[in-house]
Amino acid sequence: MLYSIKMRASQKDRHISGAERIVEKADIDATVGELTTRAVQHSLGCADFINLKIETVSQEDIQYLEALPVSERFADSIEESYAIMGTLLAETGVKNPQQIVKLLQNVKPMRGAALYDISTQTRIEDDPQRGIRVTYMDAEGSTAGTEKNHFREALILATKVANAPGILAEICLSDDPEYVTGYFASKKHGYVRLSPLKNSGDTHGGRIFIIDNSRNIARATIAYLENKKVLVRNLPAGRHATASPEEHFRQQLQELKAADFFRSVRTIDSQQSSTVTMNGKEILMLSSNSYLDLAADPQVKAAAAQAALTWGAGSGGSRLTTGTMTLHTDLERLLAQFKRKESALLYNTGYMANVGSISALADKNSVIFSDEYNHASIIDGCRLSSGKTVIFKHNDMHDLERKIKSHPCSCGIIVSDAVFSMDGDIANLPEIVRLGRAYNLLTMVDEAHATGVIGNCGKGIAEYYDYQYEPDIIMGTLSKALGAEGGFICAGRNIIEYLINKSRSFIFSTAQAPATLGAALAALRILTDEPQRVRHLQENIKYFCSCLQEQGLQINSPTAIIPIPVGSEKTAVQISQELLNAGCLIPAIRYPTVPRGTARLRVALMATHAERQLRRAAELIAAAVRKYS
Ligand code: WAQ
Ligand code: MG
Repeated sequence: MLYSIKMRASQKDRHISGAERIVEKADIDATVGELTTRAVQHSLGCADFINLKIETVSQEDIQYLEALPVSERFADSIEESYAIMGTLLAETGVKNPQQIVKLLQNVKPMRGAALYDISTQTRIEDDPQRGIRVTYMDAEGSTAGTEKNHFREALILATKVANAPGILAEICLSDDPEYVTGYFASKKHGYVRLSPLKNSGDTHGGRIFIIDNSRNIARATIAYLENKKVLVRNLPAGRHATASPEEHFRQQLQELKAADFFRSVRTIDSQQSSTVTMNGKEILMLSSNSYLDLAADPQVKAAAAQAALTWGAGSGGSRLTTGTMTLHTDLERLLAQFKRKESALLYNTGYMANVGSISALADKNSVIFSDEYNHASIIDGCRLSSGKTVIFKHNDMHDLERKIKSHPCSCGIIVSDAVFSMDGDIANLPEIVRLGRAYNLLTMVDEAHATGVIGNCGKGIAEYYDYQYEPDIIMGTLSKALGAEGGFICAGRNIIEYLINKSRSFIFSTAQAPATLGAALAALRILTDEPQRVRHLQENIKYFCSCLQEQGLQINSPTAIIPIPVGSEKTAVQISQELLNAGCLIPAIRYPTVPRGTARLRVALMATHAERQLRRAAELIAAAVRKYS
């Protein structure tokens, strides 16, 4: 005896999830568990009503079917996918493939499928509001898991449909807005995956079963689809079973492209400075983090070369084994002084500094209070720690305090970007420090985009607030205003010693190379000795914002990061490309770096940009924004 188990879940009367299985008695518990979990963890929300129906199914009533063979026809565009669908339909003997494709594109939302008869060229299902619901089907002996696996469920259904009397073919488009892959299935062609069939975000979906009803068999077909118990054998293994494991990634890329989230690297064929060359063409660089242009500074470059000649190309070991050179300890001493802390610790990148320090400092008793717009490296540090992360609204100190009160803890950290990397605004350090003191929490700021940029002498957020409020821990990078590479943490001696002992990205990395350290040391000396460079940058920021305002864009920023809001991912990419054609490099910033639908152009200024360059750029940006809005 087998058991059919059906689950339907809804939330406030809205259907959110349905699934069915046919399992052995021993698997009833596990299956009910899986289906229930699926209903309460659904991406549309937790179900508030779950209907489970369990019926016996006798072994003799079951028909076993071989899974349709699976193939893939992934195209470059939606039009191309539908053209392939049309060709496949024509190959099954359909006379009017275009009309049927249109029907799928326009079919009203239904729980079931439309039944299209080619002999009369009409839909013949009894209830066109509901359609034909195929049910009583599963794969033999495999578990489905707690998440919807579109491919698995679709292949089971398509196999049953293709074997129903009189059915010539089936076409399907998911109604899941994020699922842009659909299929064509027939006995002759097997199950042919088609992608992309729609843009991400599109909730339209449907199924059409194509039948030749010239001999009036539709009754039997519908009875088969609705009542016959079917178990499908030899379903391809794996969650995204495809022709080869790599195909899975090709499909994922396809989906990124369809949603305008695809990214690729862009190559510059010169040093990083206020102008660069790309494909042999001179381009105005308006998005570099080398805010003081120190990556291209002659003294910094010479120091890097000299350090390599004196100290060698690599460090040869991790910091705790053989990799620490005088260069490392000199730089740590200077960084600590620069940030007015007892000690400092170098990491190979800013990312590693955040990940390695936060994950080490927060243990299972800790609560990390993290701004919702914090950089990915902070988020990853929180994820990697065994502490609890509580996210507060961006720079909202009331929300932070409310959350601190509702999460009492023996040991907690408030962590925030000092300058937010995608918005260019500055954290409310006075309140963060006050709350840290009041509730006995550590405070930490990430000064990646603050060092060399804000404060009279570019010393960062503490200087910006006149040293009235100093956080316990300052994270910074050597790779932005300082023009080299690497990250660091400045803090009290005990915290730094603790990190030396516990911070895994510090412990298990080869120490930074001499050239990097030589460059950073020289850059830090320049920043200390020549604060006028910072002033140039700050003047450029004011000037550029005033140019944008003259052009009618109400944009202002207290930092070198100046976001120009666009909204749509596609438009942001188009504007960015148009500006590049005009000789300005300003990338489009999109999800997942920023929330969906808040795509933007992110301008970053340098101290060495000339006023005429900034004026011209502001004109080009305003023109491009006008053109697309
Ligand atoms: N019987 C008949 N029609 C159904 C059924 C059913 N049991 N379930 C859904 N439909 C119809 C209904 O009109 C839906 O709006 C439409 O199909 C789409 O359903 O290889 O997820 O469940 O990766 O959104 C294809 C997988 C996934 C492609 C299809 O369909 C692949 C999918 P959804
Ligand atoms: Mg769906």
